[in-house]
Amino acid sequence: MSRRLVIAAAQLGPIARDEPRSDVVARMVGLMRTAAGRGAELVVFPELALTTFFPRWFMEDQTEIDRFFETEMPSSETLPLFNAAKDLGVAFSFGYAEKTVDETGKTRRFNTSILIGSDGEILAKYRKIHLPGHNEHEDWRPFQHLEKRYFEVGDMGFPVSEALKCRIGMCICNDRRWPETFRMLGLQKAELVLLGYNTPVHYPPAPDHDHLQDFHNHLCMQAGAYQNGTWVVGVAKAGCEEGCDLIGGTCIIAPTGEIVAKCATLGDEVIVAECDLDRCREIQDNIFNFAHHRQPDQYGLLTEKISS
Ligand code: CDV
Repeated sequence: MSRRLVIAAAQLGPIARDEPRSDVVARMVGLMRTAAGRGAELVVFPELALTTFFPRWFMEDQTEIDRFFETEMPSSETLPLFNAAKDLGVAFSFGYAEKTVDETGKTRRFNTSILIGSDGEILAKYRKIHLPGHNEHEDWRPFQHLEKRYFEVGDMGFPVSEALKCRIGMCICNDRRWPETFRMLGLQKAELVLLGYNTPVHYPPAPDHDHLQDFHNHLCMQAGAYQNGTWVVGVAKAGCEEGCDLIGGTCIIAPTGEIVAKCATLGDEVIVAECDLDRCREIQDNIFNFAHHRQPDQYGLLTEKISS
C-alpha cells in the first residue's frame, strides 16, 4: 500500500461576526472542491473554522455566547461539508466550538477539532488543552482573548489515531507553542499532526513581539515536526477579521522541519503537497530515535507541578 498522502491545507480568510454558518460552509465546500481537483485526499481547515474568532469579545449573556457553539456534528448547517467530502472522496478536518452535555448532565464547552473520513464518519476528536488569554474583561486591551472564559481545558489528552494509512494527531493553535504537545504526539509515533490556528499579529501583553508573529509561528511548528519526525499541517484563519489582523503563513512541513508548501495570501487559499509518510522514519529511526536516545529518568521536572 502506498504510504503517500496528498494533503491540502485550506486557509480561510476573515469571517465576519454576523456571517451565517451557511456562507462559511459554502466557502469551505468551494475550497474542498479546489483541493480535490488538485488531487487532495485530506483537506485541513483552521481552528474555530465555522465562525469569527469570538473570544476577542467579552460577553456575559450565555445565549449570545452559545450562538458560536455547535451542539451536534454534523448539524443541518454543517452537513453540506460532510456530503461534499463523500461526493469528492476526501477526508477533512476542522475546528469548532463544541457544546456538549456529559454523562452527569453537566454542560461542557470545548475548543475542538475533528477528523472526518471520506465516508463522512468522524474518525478522531481533539479538545484544545493549552487555552491562552484570560477570564475577565481587560479594558487596557484593544481586543480581548477570552478562551479561558469560554472554554474548559480539553479532557481527552493528546490522542493519536490510526487513520488514512498513517498515525494522526491533532492540536489547536496555542498548543503548537508547547513542545510538550508535539512530544506527547511524537511518543505515540504520530506521523501527521493537523493543526489550525487564529493568531493575531498584535499580542497586547508583549507588543514588541508583533513583528515576530510569523517567525514564531513557523519556528514552533517546524521544531515540532523535526523533533518528533512528523509531518505537520498548520492552517490559519488569516487576514483582517473585524478589525483584528490575523497572521497567515499556512504551511505543510516535512518531518525534517522543512516547509514544502506555503500560502501566499491572507485570504481563502488552498495549498497541496504529496506527503510520503515513510519519511518520518528518517528522523524517528535516527537522530530522534526515542527508544535509543531519550533519557526520561532525567526529565522529572517536566511533570512536576511548580507552584511559582
Ligand atoms: N487561538 C490562539 O490560541 N491564539 C494564540 C494567541 C493568543 C497568542 C496563539 O498562540 O496563537
